[in-house]
Amino acid sequence: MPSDLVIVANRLPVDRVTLADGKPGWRRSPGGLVTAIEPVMRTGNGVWIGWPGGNDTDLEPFEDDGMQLVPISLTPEQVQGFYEGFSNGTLWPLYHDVVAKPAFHREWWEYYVEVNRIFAEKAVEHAAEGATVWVHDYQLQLVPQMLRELRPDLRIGFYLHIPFPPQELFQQLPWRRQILEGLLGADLVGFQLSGGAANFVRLVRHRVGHKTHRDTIYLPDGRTVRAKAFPISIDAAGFEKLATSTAAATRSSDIREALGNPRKIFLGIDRLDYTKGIYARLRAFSELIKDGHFDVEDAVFVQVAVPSRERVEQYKVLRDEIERLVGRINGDLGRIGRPAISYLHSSYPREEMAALYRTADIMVVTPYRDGMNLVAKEYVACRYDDTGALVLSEFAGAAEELRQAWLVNPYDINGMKSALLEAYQADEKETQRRMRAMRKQVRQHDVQAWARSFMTELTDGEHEHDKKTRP
Ligand code: GDG
Repeated sequence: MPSDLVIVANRLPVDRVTLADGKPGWRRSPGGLVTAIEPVMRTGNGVWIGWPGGNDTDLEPFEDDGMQLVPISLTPEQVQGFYEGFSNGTLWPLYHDVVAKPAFHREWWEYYVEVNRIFAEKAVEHAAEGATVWVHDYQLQLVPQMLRELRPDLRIGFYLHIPFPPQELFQQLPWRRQILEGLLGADLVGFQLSGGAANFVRLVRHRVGHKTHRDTIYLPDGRTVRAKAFPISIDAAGFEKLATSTAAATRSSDIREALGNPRKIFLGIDRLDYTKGIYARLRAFSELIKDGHFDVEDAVFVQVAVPSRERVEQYKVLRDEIERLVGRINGDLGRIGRPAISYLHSSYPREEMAALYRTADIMVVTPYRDGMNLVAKEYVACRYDDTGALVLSEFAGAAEELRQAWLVNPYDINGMKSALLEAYQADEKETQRRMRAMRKQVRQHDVQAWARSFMTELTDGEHEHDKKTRP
């Protein structure tokens, strides 16, 4: 049955896996996007189109846990060229400040166009007349324009979860014009921060030559496109509930005990990605022990590194580097039963994440560049008693909202050491003052509010308003 709300995202909220009995099945997948969209899907009669991972070619639409899901089938070559190649080898590093060198391959681009078309055609199949289609993220930037050409009746929104780079970086992209035109197929293009929206508008003016005024772009055919910031958030109430449960309380004391009841527990939780600054933060922590500021009896660093993009070469190299560093630090500084760093390369259920957030005295989030960073907000949501300190990179989108964190420049190791030490030594009054303010922010701006504000902006008759204010 055609639907009035179609979500189009690279991934479905479930992964194709082989179950214990050898049969294929589904498992809920981790990741920022899934966490954010799920509540929106449940309240509407939406359908979600995405790739489930894997190479199955015969998957039919199905319902999982009350959600209508439509799987896209991709060949191994398409996965390589579109996903591992152009999305994660070209766009991801380019959009994250060129933290790693982006690779430009014409063949990858061809796969990107081909797969974007597969998504657009599938969305069209499931969209009712006049439906709203909400397209997500950097893997699908050509879909809005393709949808508009196929179905001018649709209301089209696009949301970018990662930063949108300044002109100076974006213009490296050989296909910069096609990407901008792809996005301009939407009625509303949403970004994490107003800086990203401004970068986009400026690029459209300079590279495509359209007239712009503030957040509005005027196309030659009379259509308008708006570019605005919608900082994404989390299910704050849901996380707080998990963290205050008796199960989390029990699990939390078990974790503390298993770590040898240290005075303070530092925590990092990240996808194992070179943008997240894991290496530098572990170095900073270990130097504080070396310098004698505290001892392995006083403090331990728990680092959860969630496996990610494991077939991409740069990610394999990063994993080796981090694991070598952890081995060296523990070898140099640890004692029997007392490692300086407790390193876990694994993913966990949400309940365990909440128990970890509840246990951690100091949460360390130090990306070199991050669209938002939900982990920082999740930690804050879980600190139901206003305790706990957050050390946060200035280069995470979340830093614009969580001003009371100990803000750091992750490129400055000495600066990070000072911030970690300050957070370690801060008295209760100070941490409470900061945490209280951050909790208020996260509670008032949760993911439900985020989705509502995007959808309201998209579906309201903003067009009329735009025409009136045309310069
Ligand atoms: C992108 C942007 C932006 C992680 N490990 C597990 C797990 N997670 C969940 C976390 C959190 C999410 O995944 C990670 O989100 P982040 O925002 O921290 O980072 P990215 O994955 O890079 O997300 C980012 C986001 O999109 C949303 O727009 O904020 O800037 O890069 O929710 O809790 N969840 C479970 N087990 C795990 O092991 N259940």
